[in-house]
Amino acid sequence: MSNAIIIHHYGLQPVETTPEEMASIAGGVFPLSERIEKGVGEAFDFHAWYLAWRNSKGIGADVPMPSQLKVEAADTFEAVIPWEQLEDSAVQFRIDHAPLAKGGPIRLYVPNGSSECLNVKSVVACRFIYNEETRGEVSYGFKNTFSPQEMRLKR
Ligand SMILES: Nc1nc2c(c(=O)[nH]1)N[C@H]1C(S)=C(S)[C@@H](COP(=O)(O)O)O[C@H]1N2
Ligand SMILES: [Mo]
Repeated sequence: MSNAIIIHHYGLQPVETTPEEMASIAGGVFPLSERIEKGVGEAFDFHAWYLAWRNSKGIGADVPMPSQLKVEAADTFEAVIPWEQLEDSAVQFRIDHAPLAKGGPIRLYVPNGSSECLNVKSVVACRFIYNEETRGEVSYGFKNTFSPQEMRLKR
């Protein structure tokens, strides 16, 4: 299985990255148990990664912080998380120095989230949402709308 994660961000074409590349940009790796009780393996800080990543893509301080993050998983589970709830969120990307055997390529943990359901496994895409009208809104569940191209793939 691919370990790619696709990032969709305002002002950029979709960008592909990997767990290891994300960890290296984030600048620090720590035991997940520092943020999540009984958490296993190693993680990096989501916010630290995002700030360093957008800086590396030339997105300046004039571009505000998103209103929400949408994470999409390999099994079509997805969650929309308000930016404010992402404080201290961590991305699990290794266990015992090996890529995640389950729940990979990465799993997002949201300790300040309004629900544990937001701890999305098998994240394959991140979409940064800029929408003042939906600021603060949370959702999660299995995706129930598919593009015509996705319908063809599923047949
Ligand atoms: N990819 C994916 N992530 C997911 C889910 C899922 O079905 N698919 N379920 C969510 C829900 S509803 C919960 S409560 C937690 C369960 O996490 P656990 O298996 O570590 O207890 O994972 C969340 N992340
Ligand atoms: Mo859940």
